[in-house]
Amino acid sequence: MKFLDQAKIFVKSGDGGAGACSFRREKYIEFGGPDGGDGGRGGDVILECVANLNTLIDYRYQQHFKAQIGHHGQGRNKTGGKGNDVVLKVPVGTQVLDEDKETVLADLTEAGQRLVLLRGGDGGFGNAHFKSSTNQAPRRFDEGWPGEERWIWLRLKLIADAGLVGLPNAGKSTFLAAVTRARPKIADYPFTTLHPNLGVVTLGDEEFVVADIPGLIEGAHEGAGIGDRFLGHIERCRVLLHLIDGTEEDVAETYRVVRHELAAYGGGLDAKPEVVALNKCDSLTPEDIEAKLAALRDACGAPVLPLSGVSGIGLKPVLARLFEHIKEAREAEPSVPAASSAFGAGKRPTPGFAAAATAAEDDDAEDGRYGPDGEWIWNDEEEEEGDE
Ligand SMILES: Nc1nc2c(ncn2[C@@H]2O[C@H](COP(=O)(O)OP(=O)(O)OP(=O)(O)O)[C@@H](O)[C@H]2O)c(=O)[nH]1
Ligand SMILES: [Mg+2]
Repeated sequence: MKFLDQAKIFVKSGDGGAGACSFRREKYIEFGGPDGGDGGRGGDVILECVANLNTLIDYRYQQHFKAQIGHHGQGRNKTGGKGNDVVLKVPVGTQVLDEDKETVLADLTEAGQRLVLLRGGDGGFGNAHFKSSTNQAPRRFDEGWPGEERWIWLRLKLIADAGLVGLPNAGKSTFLAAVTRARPKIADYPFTTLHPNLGVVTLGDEEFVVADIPGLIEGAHEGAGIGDRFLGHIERCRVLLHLIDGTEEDVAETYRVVRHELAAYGGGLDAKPEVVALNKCDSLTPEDIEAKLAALRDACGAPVLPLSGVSGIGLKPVLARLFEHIKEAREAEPSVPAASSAFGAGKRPTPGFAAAATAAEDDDAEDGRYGPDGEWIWNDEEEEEGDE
């Protein structure tokens, strides 16, 4: 499956259906009266987080999503039906950003989470709604309330427990292939990996997910190489595994280059727990290994593990060390609250997206009410009237 981690889409919820204006009229039956039904509500735009998806590629081919409008009301007091919702399926770890690509509207981090992004407009009232003792034959009927529309960005930030970082050719993909069933492309030229790969490590009864991302080079934060475009995918990792190619001359310098790029990217990457490992130990002499481990230890100030992805030496201790950090972080982390709970369906008249979020928190924040003739009276209108 093709990998795509950003997509800009247009979403629109359905307008409400119009109310009907109708009177009962049957031969030999007196006192017919108004019987125009209300319109139905427009469909909502719903985001659903699903487990077996790890790309936004579907949104490359279709970018406009509109929910169905509500059905109109009809005579004989027939209320219109609700318009069909559109349900957009997104992978776990998808963030919904506003058109400015900065404001995070929602973050879907658990499979099964559903979020009503835009609520459909309410249906308009039919004339039966407006009958009263003083107006027994109202001809008033309302149009439906309009739905909402907006452009949004979907941005996928894969959810993995451990992230692999290092220069190109450090052996990140080889490591992923050695410890998981993932089969990423491996070759001895830089930038073999062009998009992130995930794999699941099984360690006894425990499991965790490892993400392999394209290599970083000096100046990646300014766009060199593939740049730091994919670093977002390890922002949510609990620990980073920093692989260093042991066949490099100056391993300490290599370490510093990658650390510098992580710090320049920001997003808390340089503050994450890090496990440093010297890779390709199979092609080094024992003296070389000792010397390079010592040099690296001085550079990072922490123990460094020797490793070889190709021959499988030292994989277990590295995985165990990674898992220690992951376990610690899992225990410390409270479970993520469901994003969908933050947004409740609003009330008539259709509030904007942001208003819907606040209305859900403050339920009795009514901004108006219906007058005796069924017309909507805003609270501030009433105040003005009182002042006069
Ligand atoms: N001798 C030896 N060679 C290795 C080892 N691990 C990887 N290699 C070789 O190093 C080269 C690069 O390996 P990759 O796994 O593609 O490296 P990468 O870090 O994923 O590289 P990019 O995807 O380009 O960033 C390949 O030719 C591998 O065979 C190792 O442990 N020992
Ligand atoms: Mg690779």
